[in-house]
Amino acid sequence: MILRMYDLAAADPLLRFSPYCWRTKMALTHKVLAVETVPWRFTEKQAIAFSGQGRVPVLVDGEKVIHDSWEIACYLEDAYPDRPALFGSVDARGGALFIKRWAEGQLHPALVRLIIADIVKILHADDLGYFRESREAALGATLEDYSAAKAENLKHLHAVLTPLRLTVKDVAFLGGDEPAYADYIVFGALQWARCASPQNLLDDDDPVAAWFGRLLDLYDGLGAKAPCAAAV
Ligand SMILES: N[C@@H](CCC(=O)N[C@@H](CS)C(=O)NCC(=O)O)C(=O)O
Repeated sequence: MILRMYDLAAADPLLRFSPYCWRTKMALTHKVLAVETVPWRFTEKQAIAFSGQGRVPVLVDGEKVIHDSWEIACYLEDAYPDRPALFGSVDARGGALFIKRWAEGQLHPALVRLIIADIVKILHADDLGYFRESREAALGATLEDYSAAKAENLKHLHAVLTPLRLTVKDVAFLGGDEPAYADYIVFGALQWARCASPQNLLDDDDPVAAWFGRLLDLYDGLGAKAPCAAAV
């Protein structure tokens, strides 16, 4: 049976840019599960109301409806134990959870500072007002002011990436020789930036860029082939 996933889309329905949806699409592909993605925009709350909340990803697997990317990853691992393991082992979920906390607590905020003003440029007209108002209220500044200190923000991002850099210069993936869900969590964040913003945030000689390239190429270039924001 084909699973269905609601996936955050820009004005261009093929441009998908949510970090949480990207990590989930990589997880589904890792588990060799066929998924139909449904483009969803911020203001289309009604379309996912059946999930009891207003955020994506939402996964529908037959009668089951699961939301929250971590819940989805754990569901996939438990419901499809005969498929390739996402975490490596049950014990490894703790390590992946640590990476999730680091990514959402440190990496996402560093990326927001760099790309938030670019995100507005790719949104559908229906989402513009909602996005700007909700984010400016949460950040306490206009999106442009919040992201004004570009050089400083980039330096901060590179500092945040230090533990990843020191790790992936010695190992192919956080999962070891093979990628695991921890890789997909961090990949999702960098792919969010890559799809939503034309800025090049990583130096070519950064081991993080090489690791990201390895992930972009996985699964017949699932990440590499994804439509991205064009420079304007
Ligand atoms: N904890 C959730 C977070 C999901 C989330 O925040 N998704 C964003 C898209 S990146 C969303 O749907 N936002 C809706 C909104 O801001 O109204 C997860 O891990 O799935």
